[in-house]
Amino acid sequence: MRNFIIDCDTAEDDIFSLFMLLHNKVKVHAITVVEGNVSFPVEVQNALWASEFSKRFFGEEVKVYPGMERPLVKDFKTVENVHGKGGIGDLTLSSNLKPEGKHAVDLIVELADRYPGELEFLAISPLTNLAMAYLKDRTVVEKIKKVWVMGGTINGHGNITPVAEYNVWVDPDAAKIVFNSGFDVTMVAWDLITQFTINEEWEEIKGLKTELSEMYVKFYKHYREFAMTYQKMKGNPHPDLITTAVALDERVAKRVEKFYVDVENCDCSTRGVTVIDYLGVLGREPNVNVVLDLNKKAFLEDLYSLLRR
Ligand SMILES: [Ca+2]
Repeated sequence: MRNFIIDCDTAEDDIFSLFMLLHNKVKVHAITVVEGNVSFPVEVQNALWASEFSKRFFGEEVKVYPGMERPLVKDFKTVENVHGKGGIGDLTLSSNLKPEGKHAVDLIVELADRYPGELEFLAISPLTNLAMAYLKDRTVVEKIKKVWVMGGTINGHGNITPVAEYNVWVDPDAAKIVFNSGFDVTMVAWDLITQFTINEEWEEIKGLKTELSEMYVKFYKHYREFAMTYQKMKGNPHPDLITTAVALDERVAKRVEKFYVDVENCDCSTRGVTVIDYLGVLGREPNVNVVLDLNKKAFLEDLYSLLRR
């Protein structure tokens, strides 16, 4: 059985990523929450709601550990305009569950100790929690088997600035630490996943009439409208869910190459850019598996399998 931590700035795509993990019967040891999409208390509430729902629907309750509420160095901004006030549109979720008292960073270090060589870290979020865990205990690099990152760009098309992707832009200092520390990182870029949006399939999904498909339509409606209106997309994107599918199903990443990738953390117009040395001009050891193409058919099979459950 595979062992995961899912690190979330909990909006719609984070929630469905958790569902996809549980649907595929991997062990999810924790939801660790980090700064990002919406206000931190809303992210924690969304994670608790997702945990409570998962207990009923998948028979698995996953504990929620609040972590870093801000980036390592510089401030950031939330993006309620993209995901809605509640992170799932303007709806709000609530739960009777309470978050764990232990800090997410301590939990990451502990779980890495408990499952050395087995633990996989799914970072569909800014990388502050993982960078802090590394700064606290450098041995997590050897103990954490895989780090799956939704973040960065491969062609320089950003979403929060002209050239930077949101997750990396929020905490480029943390991303720089994680990318340069020796973790086995696989990166799924924003300007890759935008080519694999849910377009006419939206109507098909509406027609499925299952509990999860109805929730999908409700949760993604705001994000879909934003993406189609302001981001020139044909449908709603799945940055987190595609990264999760890449982690779970080896068919989904169609082309992956390892390059040296650095992160720009200057206070400048290119802050948060993933600098990919495609030609090896820096002569540095490649450090990141960069996903360059995706198999939409395989991803759709995985998505439909979840929504039909
Ligand atoms: Ca996310």
